Amino acid sequence: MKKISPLLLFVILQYASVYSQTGGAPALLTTSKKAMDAFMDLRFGMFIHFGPVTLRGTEIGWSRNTQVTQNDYDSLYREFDPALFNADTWARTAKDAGMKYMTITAKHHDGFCLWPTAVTDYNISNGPFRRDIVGELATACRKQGIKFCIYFTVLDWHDPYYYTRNSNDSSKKPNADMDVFVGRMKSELKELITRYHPTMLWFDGNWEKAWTIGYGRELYQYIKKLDPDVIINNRLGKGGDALGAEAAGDYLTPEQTIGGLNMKQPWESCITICNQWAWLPNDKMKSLQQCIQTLVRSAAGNGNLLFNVGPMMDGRMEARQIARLREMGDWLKKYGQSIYSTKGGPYPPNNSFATTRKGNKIYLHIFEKKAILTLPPIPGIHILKAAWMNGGDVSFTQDEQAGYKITLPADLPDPNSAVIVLELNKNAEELPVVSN
Ligand code: FHN
Repeated sequence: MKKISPLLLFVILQYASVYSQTGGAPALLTTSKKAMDAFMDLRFGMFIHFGPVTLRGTEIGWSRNTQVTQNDYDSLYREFDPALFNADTWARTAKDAGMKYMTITAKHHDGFCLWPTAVTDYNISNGPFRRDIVGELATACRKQGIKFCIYFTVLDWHDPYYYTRNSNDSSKKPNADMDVFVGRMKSELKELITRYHPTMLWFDGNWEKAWTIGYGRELYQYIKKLDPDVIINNRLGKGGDALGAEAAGDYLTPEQTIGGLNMKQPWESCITICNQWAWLPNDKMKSLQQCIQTLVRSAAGNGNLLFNVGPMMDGRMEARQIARLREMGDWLKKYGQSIYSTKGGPYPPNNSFATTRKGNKIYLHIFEKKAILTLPPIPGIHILKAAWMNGGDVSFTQDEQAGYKITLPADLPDPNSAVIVLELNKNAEELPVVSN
């Protein structure tokens, strides 16, 4: 009888152990905790919704076949020529805002591709601009030390094989074939992943019935085989609060709202600096206090903030939005240590304050003026020192029953979010969440 080589025997035993653990199916590929933790440490990213629709100043995707006729919308790419687009300027704007990653709508529901794909002619190389916007942004982000990420919709009304044709008609397109469509998606994703190496893929459009959890799981495993560390949000699956390979998503995506304190599941809120995702002329922009407190409350909830800007049709971001983002960056230059690489809690955010923590420090972000701010007691925890993050001691008393009473001045050192550093006698990151 032919002897089995030790190496072959080892390989056979390895497969046997894997298959025995998974009941015969190969183990599902998942995102490592290391990659997920590194992404969550970034805390603050730029979301960009951009495309030919900026020529009409209406909402990307959703204004197709509503404010803009479908034929007009689908021919905008022939005029789309953002001649003042400068990827380095966009990346620099994100960096100056204190943002650590950028996510661009490579393909939104209108199906137009901002990179020269071989899958469909409906892409940037077939219009007057011709340049690879996705590729130039990927390069610019790397130059600025910012993580490059890609938004990609599973809902592509323009693709002849996708089930529906627009947001107002749920009927099946005559040539629709979702299996063919998923194959085309795989080709597009392979181009995006192997050419531009995004840190994260921000999927969207998973709500229509044509998109199934089966497709989501298939794509999740396909992507993981191309790049095991790329992070995938929870909109490749069918959303909800389940995470992991079965649910085809690594983190939760509250939209236009700040997620609640959640120490178990990673989340990222996507919120607009104005109201519309894509550029809207004279749109209402959030105040600096709203912008900063949105970021603080996201971090205090143990989540990230993906903050959206909609660049104009000529490729520039609005000067007022750039200025607002720079003001956020100026705040982060002073207080960024209380945001980046911190954990949320241990107190849930409320109207008066929010907390983040790192090592033996709690960063107390104060939103409201009051003479005494009281924090509920934490058994066995004593404050060793309290000081304003930008300098100056803070008076306080502490009592195991009454908690920690912090004396505040009539005027806070920062009207948007003042920060006090509380040094503790123990590691703050190990504390359980404390109900307010
Ligand atoms: O339909 C999209 C919308 O246009 C925008 O892209 C947001 C961003 O998260 N996502 C969808 C709405 O939930």
